Amino acid sequence: MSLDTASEGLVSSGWLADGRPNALHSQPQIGLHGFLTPQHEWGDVERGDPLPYTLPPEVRHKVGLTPETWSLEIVADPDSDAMVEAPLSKDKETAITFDQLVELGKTQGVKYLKGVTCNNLGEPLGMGLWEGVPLRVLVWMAKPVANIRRVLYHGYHNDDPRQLFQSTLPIWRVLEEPPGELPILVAYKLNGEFISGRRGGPVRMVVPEAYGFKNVKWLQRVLLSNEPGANDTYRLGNNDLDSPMKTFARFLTVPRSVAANAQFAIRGIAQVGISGLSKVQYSVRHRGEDGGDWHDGPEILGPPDDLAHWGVMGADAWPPRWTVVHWQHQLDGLPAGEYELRCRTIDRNGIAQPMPRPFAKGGRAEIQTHPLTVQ
Ligand SMILES: Nc1nc2c(c(=O)[nH]1)N[C@H]1C(S)=C(S)[C@@H](COP(=O)(O)O)O[C@H]1N2
Ligand SMILES: [Mo]
Repeated sequence: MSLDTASEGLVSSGWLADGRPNALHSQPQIGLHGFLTPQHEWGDVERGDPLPYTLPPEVRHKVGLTPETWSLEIVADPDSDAMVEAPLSKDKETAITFDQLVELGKTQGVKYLKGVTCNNLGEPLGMGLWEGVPLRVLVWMAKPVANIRRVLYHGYHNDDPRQLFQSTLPIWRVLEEPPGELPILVAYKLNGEFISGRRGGPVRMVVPEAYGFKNVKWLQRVLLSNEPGANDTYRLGNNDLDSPMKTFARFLTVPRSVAANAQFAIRGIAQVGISGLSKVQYSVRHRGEDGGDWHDGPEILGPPDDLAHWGVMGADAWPPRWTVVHWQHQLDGLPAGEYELRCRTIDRNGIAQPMPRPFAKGGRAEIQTHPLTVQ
């Protein structure tokens, strides 16, 4: 894909091209087999011509996209006056190898739950258990000295500067987090398996609170820079670079048509954003009607029975922030007619989310409406 479409967050996979707001059948099946989305069932948002994971095996081997040949550089940004005493570089043969990363993971490794959502799409792409080494551990190994305000990072991009997909973070966010927050992760496992090429492996950046674009796939280089501003590739296309993930609810399986006065079930997902999730609400109104009352009732599913044994950070209160969880509810029968179902969340501050808000580039957050015919 060209950089222009790339910067608008457009994508190559089939279901995403379908822009219909209620295209329930075309959504990725988040957590179809449980709470986590199997790697091959995720939605893709990707760019690269060719896509890195489609290169022939011998090319992937050569360009460092296999565990045997992958390595990560952490160096001073050549376009700034940043000073780094012990750069981890391919030239000096000090870049971190895959084996070294996994070895570091044995003592300094971290696991946590995080869903990935593109700020330009209504549906989450997948919900994962990520495992890796906090980026700060690697940054300290490079001995940063002076003039560093930002961390820039990018993945393999066919050695073509026009295909560069770079994201950035302020240095403080890499070096520490408020209590209860999760570290930036250089991740090599997803759902207990090594990360597939399609999902961004061998190694991918994971930024817990951020929308998809900060979670760079095919990670190969980290630049320590004196750049003060967010010069992410995603600044193009009008994207809001700073908005954290928001709390919202979506339908997953809801009937389009039911018999009069017969009970039926509605099921959905909720993304747990910055303000947390306390409950999901639904509303039923006649089609074309404005307003409509919101009702409590939907049950938020989870946690998985054996979660305590997963060894994850930050999952003490359920549901944890930055995850995607399932909910369900049984509705009493309705008289015959044409209806509209809606769902929303109430956050931990007691505020309805999405508000709704009109600022779509900071993450899609409209209230979903689903048509229902009662016969
Ligand atoms: N190297 C690279 N990383 C990338 C992208 C990309 O095009 N190239 N797309 C980003 C965007 S915009 C999103 S939304 C997420 C999507 O992650 P997924 O394809 O694993 O669902 O990957 C991010 N990481
Ligand atoms: Mo995205």
